[in-house]
Amino acid sequence: MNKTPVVLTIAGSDSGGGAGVEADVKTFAALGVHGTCAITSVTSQNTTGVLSSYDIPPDVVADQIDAVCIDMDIEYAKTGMLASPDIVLAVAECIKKYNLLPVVDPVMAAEAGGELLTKDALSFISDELLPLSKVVTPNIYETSALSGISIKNNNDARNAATIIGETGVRTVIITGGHFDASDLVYETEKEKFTVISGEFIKGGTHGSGCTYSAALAAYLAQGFTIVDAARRAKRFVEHAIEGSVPVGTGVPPVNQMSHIRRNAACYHVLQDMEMAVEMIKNCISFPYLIPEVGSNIAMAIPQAVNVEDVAAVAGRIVKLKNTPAVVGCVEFGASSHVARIILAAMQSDTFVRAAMNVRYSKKVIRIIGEMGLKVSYFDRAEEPAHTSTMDWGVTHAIEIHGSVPDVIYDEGGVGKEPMVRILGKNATEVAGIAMDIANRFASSRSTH
Ligand code: PXL
Repeated sequence: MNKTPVVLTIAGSDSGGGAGVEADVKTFAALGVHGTCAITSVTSQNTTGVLSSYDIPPDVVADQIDAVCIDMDIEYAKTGMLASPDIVLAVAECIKKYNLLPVVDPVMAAEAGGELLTKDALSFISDELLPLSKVVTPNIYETSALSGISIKNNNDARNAATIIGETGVRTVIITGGHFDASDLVYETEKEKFTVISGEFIKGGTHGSGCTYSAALAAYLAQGFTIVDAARRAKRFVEHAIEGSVPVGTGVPPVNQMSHIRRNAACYHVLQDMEMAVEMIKNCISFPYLIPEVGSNIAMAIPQAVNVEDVAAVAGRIVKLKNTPAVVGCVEFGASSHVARIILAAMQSDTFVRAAMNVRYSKKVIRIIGEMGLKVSYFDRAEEPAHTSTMDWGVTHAIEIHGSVPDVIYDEGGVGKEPMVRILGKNATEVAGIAMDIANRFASSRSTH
């Protein structure tokens, strides 16, 4: 059996839950390693900055490291806020004692504002800690402070990495997000540079530096090579920034859980969609509701913002010898049409995450009325220029109804088939309504 790696963070606590030990432990949990911690300082902090800071006595920092290292098998550690030379020295001693491989995040200031270490602590990190370290992960300000070079371009970054490499640290990773979104990896023994490209991500960055170095330590502990670990850690932080949570009035903290939560949400959507598709396939009256252009059903994840966040049937639902045929698999990003309906509806009500388009006829509208469903409509003739019909039509129908109705229809236009759209909180609910309409349609045919 593969053992779960145990990783240690030696860092400050952020009472705001955004950075420091709190960010590190969340990162470890999200990446499937067991996180342990030695707290170096207690910062009284929120999203607007550091209000005050209390340094833990160096022997108590060492005691925490001793406690976990005598009990658990720990290879990789990361260091964050090391406020004073004495704390740096105590940590360096422990690293030697337990042969730890540290990822050093040479933290100088909080993202939200506030110095986190004394001036001489940084030179102690450089002189005492880096010679023992596996990796150092400075941003460009920390790179300038460690190398004495002001970083304006990639060439400066390369020169600075070589200078920092002279401390004896095995790898220097200059993290991006300042003049350039890419990270620069310098492996000192091989004298090799690797650029890891990235994009500027919209979102809050409080805790991004801590999260990056913690993710790097977690991936190294899982056996990835330094460059692979750096690539993965970068992607992890990008997701965490993208999912950052707007709590407080300052810089939003990154969200280490966002990627796993997204994947879990995708799984639930696919499960519900598969069930809805089965319901439709087995509904013999359903062909009455299939429009000329075909039908589709779609469902979005809770935080959906674009078509890629919405699952639908890749090739639509069509009529084949009077039975419903589902063409293709359920996939994310498979329908832009029904996806847009949902995305527009979610702007008004985030609980409305599924939709299906079915054939329009006066009779279908009458049945929907008899079922007591809430109905609204739009008229393509009223559509302003330069809009997307689905965005405008759905938004307009919601506006005139006052909330998201169960059904939105339009009577078509030049070259445009009229259409009914059923909305609901999930795909099975929508499929259930569609089946009810189809069955009523069929039985009214047989009785008339
Ligand atoms: O991200 C740097 C950092 C490290 N450690 C603590 C922090 C911060 C940033 O806010 O609060 C405790």
